[in-house]
Amino acid sequence: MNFTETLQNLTGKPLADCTDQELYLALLELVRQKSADRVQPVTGRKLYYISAEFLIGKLLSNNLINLGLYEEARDALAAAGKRLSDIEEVEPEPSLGNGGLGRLAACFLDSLATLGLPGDGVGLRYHFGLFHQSFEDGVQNEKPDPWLTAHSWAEKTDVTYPVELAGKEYTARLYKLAVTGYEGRTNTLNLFDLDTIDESIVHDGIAFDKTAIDKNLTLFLYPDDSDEAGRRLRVYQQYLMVSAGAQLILAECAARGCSYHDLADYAAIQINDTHPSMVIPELIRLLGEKGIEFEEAVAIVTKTCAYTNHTILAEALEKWPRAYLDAVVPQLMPIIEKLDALARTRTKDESLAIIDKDDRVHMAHMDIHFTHSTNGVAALHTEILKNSELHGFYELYPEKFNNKTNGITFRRWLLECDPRLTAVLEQRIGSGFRKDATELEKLLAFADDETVLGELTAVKKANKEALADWLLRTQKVQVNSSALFDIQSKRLHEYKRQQLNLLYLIHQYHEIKAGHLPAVPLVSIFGAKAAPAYTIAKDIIHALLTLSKVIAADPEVSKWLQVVFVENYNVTAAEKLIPACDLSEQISLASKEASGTGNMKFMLNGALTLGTMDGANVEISQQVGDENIYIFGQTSDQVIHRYAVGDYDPAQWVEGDANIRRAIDFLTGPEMLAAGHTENLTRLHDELIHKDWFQTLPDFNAYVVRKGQALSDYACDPMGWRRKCLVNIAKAGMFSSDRTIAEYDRDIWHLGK
Ligand code: 7GP
Repeated sequence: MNFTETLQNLTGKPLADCTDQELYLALLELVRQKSADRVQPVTGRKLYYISAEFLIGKLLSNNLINLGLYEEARDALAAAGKRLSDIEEVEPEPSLGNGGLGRLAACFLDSLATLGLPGDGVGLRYHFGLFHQSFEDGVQNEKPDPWLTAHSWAEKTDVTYPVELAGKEYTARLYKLAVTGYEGRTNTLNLFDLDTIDESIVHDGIAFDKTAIDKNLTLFLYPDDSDEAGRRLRVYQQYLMVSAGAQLILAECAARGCSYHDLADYAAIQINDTHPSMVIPELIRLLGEKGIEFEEAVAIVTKTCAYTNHTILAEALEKWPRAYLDAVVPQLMPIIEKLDALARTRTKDESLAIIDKDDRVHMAHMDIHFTHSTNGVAALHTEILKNSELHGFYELYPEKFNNKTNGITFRRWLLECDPRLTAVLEQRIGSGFRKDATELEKLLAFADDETVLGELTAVKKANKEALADWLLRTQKVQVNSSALFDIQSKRLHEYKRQQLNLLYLIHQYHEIKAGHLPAVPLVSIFGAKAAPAYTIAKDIIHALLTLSKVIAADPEVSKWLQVVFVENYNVTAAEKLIPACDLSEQISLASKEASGTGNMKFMLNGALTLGTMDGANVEISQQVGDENIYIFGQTSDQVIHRYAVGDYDPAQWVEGDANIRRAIDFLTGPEMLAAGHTENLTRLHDELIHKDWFQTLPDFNAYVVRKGQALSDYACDPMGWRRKCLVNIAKAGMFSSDRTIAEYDRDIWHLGK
């Protein structure tokens, strides 16, 4: 049977007569059958990657590529007058993550399956995931983002586990989602849910009754935690995930002959940030029920589990008030107390305790004491953990600390999202890079080949035109595709400093008005969601949207400058933006961005980075060399020192610098106030002058100069620019998540052994 016939058997009629929806369902079923053929038996250690987020994105094309069916599907559909890209649009995106941490988990699952390693995910089946963002009157609006349909990738199973929350028993049901590897095996993403969830309780955007646990528990990823009920709900969610997950792990291992005493020979558990930390006491509790004494259970769990830290922002290192845990998981508290007591026998340092004197439970501390590995996600980040944030722990357990620089899957972030670039690469260096990313270095041989550089320019131009079409269709904005496309897309957070970019754009506005024209017209594109309760982040969005209006209404400036804020940035939008980018904005305050992974995606797709020496930018710059990246700003040492001294006063920077003052004052000047809201703009203005916690102002001038340099290189030396892009693509190999996963396996997991 050829592909068309196979597909036709599933649709029951000629492909030409099918709707896109019918074709989508048939392809989904086909993928299901083919991926089931690649399930392999597990021997030795198997990984369980527990994570509150798996930002998997749409799955159809990714699965077709990984199963080697993409070209056949595309051609069979084309022969019937259908377009695979139209069918992709039918698929709702599962937004089961917030940003980098969740997307990393998804890339890791892809690489595990591709490398043929036994490794499953464990998480929650949120009904809406992260909210859907729209802009109304220049303000972010949040709505639910449904993705579950009658036929979706996550299949319901008969497997259930009892989970006790606040003394009441609930039933967690397992859903399984097939994870296909590229020419690899099929693993599973295990997602838990309750049968009793009631989507109809959501009202007025994303509000809902936070007390009705049986109805609301898995409605949203990160329910609003600005009030206590919301924070408690997170504890409920986390325990549902780890209790059901731990029961699944023990059941699977037992089925493979594990005696529980030898759990570490059957399972490796990775705790993805602190959200799954309660798996430690939960496993100890469950092992206790199987008759294993506390001391032995602690040893088993320590040997089985490992922890990854994704941030040094203190507010993200979870510390639950003991009262929450007493209320929600009373069965764990005696165990956590014993763990606290045990930790105190190892160190007298009160700051390393699990339960502090204010009765807060430090989840990261429990992780570090009672797992065998703690890793950071980029070289600089790991050094900061060792030398400052977690220094006391590093002194206590130097052997536990290690670095695993993040990576991205090239299947989604090159093959799928940039077929034009993939085709040029294959023609020049063959297709080995699909499985061995270091082969991209072969491209360096063409660094001075004007034909190849011309091909890369043509790819970028076509991708920019495709993005322009998409922006017109979905965002109703027209952009000039011969301008330089400058993109900052990531979560909205002050440490990521979208506000620095905002101040630059205001500066450019004034410069253009004064007749100082830039080297090239600039289209500055943003994509970002702000956490619903994060006021200043929302004010930054508002300021950018307002500035966009002010510039668009100004015929003098709009010839040179345009600001576009893409609504509802998600994986699907990222796949459109990244291949079309010329300049990638990675401008976090040095020391604050643990790694970044967008920086890697942009580089791989031939954009140049404008960035600070932060996170993986440091390693990117080492790979490509100073001449192929635009670095600016304070170093992490300078920043850490400035915080330590504690004398940073933004008002002084405003006083001492006319450009900074002009840019900040514009926020509350007549043009902006006429187009935007006084409250939001004033609050942001005051925040920058009086607080500026993430030190935007000290980096302002360096940023303006460096960005000006990038614009002029782009305009004045197109071949030189393209050569830099080529070097970036060629040197991206080290940022494949296949490399990252191979390192986790070598140093921490030892899978299949
Ligand atoms: C993110 C980091 O901010 C980012 O730098 C890193 O690339 C990514 O993890 C993957 O390691 N962290 C989070 O998303 C996060 O901290 C809340 O979420 C805990």
